[in-house]
Amino acid sequence: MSAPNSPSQNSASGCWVWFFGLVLTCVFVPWLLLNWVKYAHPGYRNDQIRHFLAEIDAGLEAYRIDNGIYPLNPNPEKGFQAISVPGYSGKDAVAVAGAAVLYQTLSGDYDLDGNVDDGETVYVDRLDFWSNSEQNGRAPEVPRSVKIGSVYLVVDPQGNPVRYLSDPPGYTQEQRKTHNPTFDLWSIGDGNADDPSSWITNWGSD
Ligand SMILES: [Ca+2]
Repeated sequence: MSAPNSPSQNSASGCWVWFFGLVLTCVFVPWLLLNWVKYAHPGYRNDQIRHFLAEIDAGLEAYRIDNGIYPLNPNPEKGFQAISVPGYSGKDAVAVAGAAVLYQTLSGDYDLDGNVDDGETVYVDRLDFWSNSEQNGRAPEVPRSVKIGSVYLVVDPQGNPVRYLSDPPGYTQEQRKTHNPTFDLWSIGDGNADDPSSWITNWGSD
C-alpha cells in the first residue's frame, strides 16, 4: 500500500495543473482563435480574395493602357478555343482558361517557362511561377499561381483558378457573353463553381 501524498506533494501537483490551465487559456486558446479568424472566417477569407482581385483588376487596366485592349478569353485569333486545363470541363472550363490568360499576360512570363522574361512588362508583381515556388525560399504564404499539367494559372487565396472572360471589341449587347462591357473577373469563393451565391465577382447581381 503506497503512502498518501504529503500536503507539499499535493500542493506541487496542484500548481502544475494550474500552470497548464493558465498556458491553455492564455496561449493556446488565443492562438486557435487567431488562426480561425485568419484562415477560416468567411469575412477574412473574402477580404483576402477581394484584395487579390483588385490587384488583378489594376494589372488589367495597366495592360489595356499599354496594349489598347484587355487580354481576350477566349481569343478570336485562336478560333475562340479556350486553353484546356486538366480537371475542368463545360462552361466553367472556359472561365478557368482565363486564369491561364491572366498568367501569360500579367505575370511577365510570356514565354511560359515559369520565370519572368527579360524585358517583359510585369503587370502584377510576384505572379510568375518561380516567385511562388518554395524552391526560391521567398515564396509568399499564399500562392498566387500554380501549374496544372503544363498550364500555368493565376489562383485566388483559396487556391482556386481565378475566373476571367473578356469579349472581343465591337461585340453588341446581344453578342456579349460577359456581364460587363469590359471583362468579367471572379473567384468562386468557398470553392463551389456551381453556386454563384458564394462567388466574389466584379459585376453586380442581375
Ligand atoms: Ca519566361
